[in-house]
Amino acid sequence: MESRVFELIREEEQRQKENIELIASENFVSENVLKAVGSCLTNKYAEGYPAERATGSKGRYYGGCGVVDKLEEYACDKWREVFGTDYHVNVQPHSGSSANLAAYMSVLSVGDTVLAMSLDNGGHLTHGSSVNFSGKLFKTAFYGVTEDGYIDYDDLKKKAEEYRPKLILAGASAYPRIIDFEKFYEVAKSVGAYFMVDMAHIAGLIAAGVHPSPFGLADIITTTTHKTLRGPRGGMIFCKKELAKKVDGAVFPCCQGGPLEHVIAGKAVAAEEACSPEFKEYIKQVVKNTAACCQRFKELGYEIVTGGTDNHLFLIDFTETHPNLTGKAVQDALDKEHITLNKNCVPGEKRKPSETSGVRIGLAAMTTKGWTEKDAIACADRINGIISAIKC
Ligand code: DSN
Repeated sequence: MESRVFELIREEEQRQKENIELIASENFVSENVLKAVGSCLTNKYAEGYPAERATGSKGRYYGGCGVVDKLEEYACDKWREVFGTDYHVNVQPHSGSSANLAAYMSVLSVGDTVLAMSLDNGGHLTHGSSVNFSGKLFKTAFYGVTEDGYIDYDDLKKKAEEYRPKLILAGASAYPRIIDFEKFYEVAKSVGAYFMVDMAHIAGLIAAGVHPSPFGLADIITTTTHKTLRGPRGGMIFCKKELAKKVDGAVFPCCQGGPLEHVIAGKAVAAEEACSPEFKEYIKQVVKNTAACCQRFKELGYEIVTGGTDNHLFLIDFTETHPNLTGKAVQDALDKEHITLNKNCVPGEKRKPSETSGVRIGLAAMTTKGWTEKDAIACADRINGIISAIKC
């Protein structure tokens, strides 16, 4: 008898094939990434680091790690190549949240202050939310966005001077515009704070050179590997070389046990792919498709946060144009039509996070499936038809 699990995997495979996937943090990995993640490397325990690591690593805590040592070093080298950097890199974090936890633990003590973007303005749970470890372990202060939805750099400076944080964090999970890392760097240095960037959403754009890079400015950079980088689910931390030992120690033994070598293999495959000219073309197409879809919604009369997008996502705000419509109602109606996106808070949000007044739309996944601008425009028209039929 076949395992129930494989029936369900086939069911999910079908869903992914048939649905239009607009969740800005999702993507479709290559067959080679899938093969690496489903490989025999899952059988290997490898707590520790390859012995030659420049950070004084004492090696692994288990025997038989010769192959995974080579694999992990290779993954690190390839990711440095992707971003054209000589930063130290740790490819062991199991997720973006684990990467952020380890990044904080590397340079902060419990009770230190972090200044980050608030969740309802586009930040992330792990950037200091009171319901997350980040808000429970650290004091947090938040900067926001201006009325037009752009990061409020004056507010950032004011809050930095008021709270004197030990770490200032740039990065977001729902921000459609270029982030000015130079401005963040200047503010962080002016108050003697560490400068950290969580580039999870825009890492693919940075790799392809279509978003300014934080390398050379930030002390620590975290990312996931599964969004615009199109790798397996997981995280990574880059840091200036002088912080390498602290970051490695914060990942293991402080925050994690054995690394997932099969996922590290998938990350290495994704790095090989991200080094290719095809990946750069892919990311350029993501940005074009997102702009085309966003523009069509504007033409159809929708209000777009900041009036547009520079990256792989945009936010529709229903507050003024459709006051009775919630993000949840739109998400549910689209789900029934096999279009997947997520409800999202908008700046100045009045509704609960479980309802919201907006939705977030991302084009990275459908661009992997081969979409061009005309598909993105047709999709906006189809969504508009579905929204128009919602009774509220
Ligand atoms: N859940 C991710 C997102 O959708 O942006 C962030 O962790």
